[in-house]
Amino acid sequence: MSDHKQDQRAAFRSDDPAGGPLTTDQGTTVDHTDDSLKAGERGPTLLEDFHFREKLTHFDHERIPERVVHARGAGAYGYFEPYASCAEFTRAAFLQDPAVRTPVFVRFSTVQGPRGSADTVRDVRGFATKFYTSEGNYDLVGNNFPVFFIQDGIKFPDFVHALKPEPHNDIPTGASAHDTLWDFVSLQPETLHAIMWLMSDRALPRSYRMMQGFGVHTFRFVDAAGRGTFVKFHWTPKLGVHSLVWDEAQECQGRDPDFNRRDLWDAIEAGVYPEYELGVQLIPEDDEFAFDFDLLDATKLIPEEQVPVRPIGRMVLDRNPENFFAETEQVAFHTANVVPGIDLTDDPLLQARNFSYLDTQLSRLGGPNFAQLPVNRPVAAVRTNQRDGMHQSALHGGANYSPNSLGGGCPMAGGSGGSSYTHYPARVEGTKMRRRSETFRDHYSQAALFWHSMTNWEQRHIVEAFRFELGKVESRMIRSRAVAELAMVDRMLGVEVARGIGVPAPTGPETASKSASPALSLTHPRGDRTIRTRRIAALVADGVDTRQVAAIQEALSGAGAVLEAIAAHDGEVTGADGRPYLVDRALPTVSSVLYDAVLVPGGTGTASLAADPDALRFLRDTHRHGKAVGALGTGADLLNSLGMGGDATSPGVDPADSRGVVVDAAATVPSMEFVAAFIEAVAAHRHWNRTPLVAG
Ligand code: HDD
Repeated sequence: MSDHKQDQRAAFRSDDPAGGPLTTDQGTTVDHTDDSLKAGERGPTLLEDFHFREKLTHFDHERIPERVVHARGAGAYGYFEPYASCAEFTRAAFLQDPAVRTPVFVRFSTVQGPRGSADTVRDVRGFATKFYTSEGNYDLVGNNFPVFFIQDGIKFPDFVHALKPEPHNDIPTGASAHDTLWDFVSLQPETLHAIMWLMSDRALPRSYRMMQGFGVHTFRFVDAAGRGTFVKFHWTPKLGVHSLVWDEAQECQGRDPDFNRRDLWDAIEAGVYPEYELGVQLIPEDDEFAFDFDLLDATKLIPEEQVPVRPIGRMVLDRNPENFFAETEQVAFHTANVVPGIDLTDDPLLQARNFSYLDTQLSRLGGPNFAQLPVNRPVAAVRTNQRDGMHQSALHGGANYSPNSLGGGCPMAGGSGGSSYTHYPARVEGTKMRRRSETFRDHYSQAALFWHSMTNWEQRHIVEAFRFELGKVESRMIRSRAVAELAMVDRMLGVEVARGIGVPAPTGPETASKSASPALSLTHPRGDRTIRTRRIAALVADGVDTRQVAAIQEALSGAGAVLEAIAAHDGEVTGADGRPYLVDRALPTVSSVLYDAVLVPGGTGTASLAADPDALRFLRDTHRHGKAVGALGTGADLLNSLGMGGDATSPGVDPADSRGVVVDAAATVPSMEFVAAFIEAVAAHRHWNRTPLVAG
C-alpha cells in the first residue's frame, strides 16, 4: 500500500465483527439484543435495561446537522504530484518536487438540495480538495464554475435563502426554478454571469470525472524571496469535459438518483482512477490593474486567451472512503487552510468565506476539535496550546500557554522564514465604509462574453433552460424583470426567453459587448478524446447475432469502454447460433439516460426489438439526446424504419450528415472501419447537428 493510503488509515477502528461477541459501549458483552428487558413476557420494558437505552440513545443521535449548502456529496482519496518544481513562483512544499506525492481527499457536491436529494439536478457542483501536505493541510474549496453569484460574502445568506426551497412549503428540492431565486436574481445583476453558467449544460455534468474545477478567487502565490504572484486555479479532467442534457438529467433523477456518486464510486472500484490536471493562471503583481475588471471580483474570470492556463501537476483519485459518514460527511474544508507559499487576497467574497467555514464546522461537527477526526487530521505534526472542548481525544501533556518556562518554552513559535507561515505583507489603507468599489460595477460584459462564446446548440440549451426556470416562476412581474436583465446581456437572448414564457419582449438598445472566449464552450477540446469508461448498451433479443456482439465488445473494451447486453428480460437470450447468451440487464430496470451510446446488432432478434416499446424508446431517446447510435446487419434496417438516418448500404458515418449514427448493413462481423467510426462517434460524446426527432 502506498504511503498516502496508509496515512489516512490511522483512523480509530472500532467494531471488528469477527473479533468477538456484541458488547455495550462500555465493552460489556451483551447476552441478547432482540428483546428488551421486560417484567414478564408480556410486561412493560424496564428502565434498567441499559443495553436497550444505550442502543436507542445512540441511534437517536446518529445524524449531525447537514451542511447548510453543499449537503449532498461524494468523496474520494488520492494523491497529487507536481510535474516540476514551482519554486519560480511559490515556496509551497507540495509544489516543489515531482517525486513527492501529496495525499488528498476530494469531495464533490451539489449546492441547493439536502443530503438525500438527487445528483443530476441543475446546480453548481462543489469541487473541494484537501491536500495533506508536509507543511499542514491546504484546502482548495472550489466549484465547477469559474465565477460566483455574488461579489461580497455579506450577501451569501440572502442568495442562499433565495436559492433554497421556499420557506412556507419547503419546495422545490434540488432546483432553482422558483420565485424567490429569480426575484433575487432579477434585482441583483451581479448574479447574471454565474446564472448564465447555471443555465448552461455546465450545470449538468455527465460525471464528476468529466467536469472542470475552479478556485474561483484570485489567490496569491509567494516564493521563497517573498515575491507575490496572483494566481487562479483550474482543474481539468483527463476524460474531457462532458455534460448531460436537461431531459436526460431529469430522467436520471428517477432512474438513478445516485448517478454521479455511483459513477465515481464504480470507476474507482474498477481501478479506472479519475485524474485531473491542476493548472494556474499567473498574473504578476504589477498587472493587478491591467484588466477591464477587478481581479478581486469573484463574478469575473480571466479569459484563457488573455492569460493561458499553465499545467503544474496532476491529481489521481484512487481510493473510495470506507465509511461515508466518518469520512465524506465529517470532512471539514476551510478556505483559510493555507500553507506557506499560498496566500489570500482582499476579495470580499473570500474574506467572508474565511470566517464562515470555521464557524459552520462548530455547529456541524459539535465543537472545536473536528481537526482531530481522521479525515481532517493533518499529516504534518500538530503542536498547539488549544486544549479540552467537546470531543477532545488528544492526551495533551506539558505546558498549555506561551510563554512558559515549565515546558522548556515549548511549543515555540517558528519565527519568520523557515517553514513558518508568514502572511504576505500586502499594503492596506483606507477609510472604513460599506461600499462596493466602482471597479465591481460592470455586471453584463462577462455574462455577454459567456453567451457569445457558446455554439448554436449551447445557446439553444441556455434559452430552453431559462424558459424552463422562468416558466416555473408564478410572478409575472419577476419573469418580466428577469427578461429585462437578460436583454442587457444580449437583446436576442431576452427576446427568445420572453417568447417562451409569455411576457412582452424587451425593447431597448444592445448593451454589452459581443466579444467571445472560445475556451468557454463545452466544445473546446480538453483532456483526452477517449471512450474510456463510457457505458454502451447493446440491445439484444432471441436470434441476435452473438458473434457481432462479442466482436464489438472486444473492440470496445480494448478501448476502455463497457458494453452491456440489454434484453426485454434478465437471464439469457438464444443467439442466432442456437447458443444461450447472457444478458447484463433487463430493459425495464434501465434507461437510455444511463448509457453513453447504443448498438443494435443484427440477426432475427431485431424483429422483436421493433415490436418492443421499451426498446424503441431506448433507441429514440439515445438519438434525441444526441448520443452515438450504431447498427449492424438487420439492426440498420431498424434504425432506418425509425428515421434515424445513417446510410444502410455503406459502412461508416454518412460524411454529409455526420450525425453519429454509424451503420454497416452488410456486416457479418463488424469491419475495422465500422468499429473505428463507432468509437469516434462515442468519443465525440454528442452530435448536435441532428434533426430533432419527433418523440413517440
Ligand atoms: Fe461555500 C461549503 C464552494 C462561497 C460558506 N462551499 C462549500 C463547499 C464548497 C463550496 C465546494 C462544500 C465543501 C465540502 O464538500 O464540504 N463556496 C464555494 C465557492 C464559493 C463559495 C467556490 C465562491 C467562490 N461559501 C461561499 C460564501 C460563503 C460560503 C461566500 C459564506 C460567506 N460554503 C459556506 C459554508 C459551507 C460551504 C456555509 C457549508 C458547509 C461547509 O461550509 O463546510 O460555510
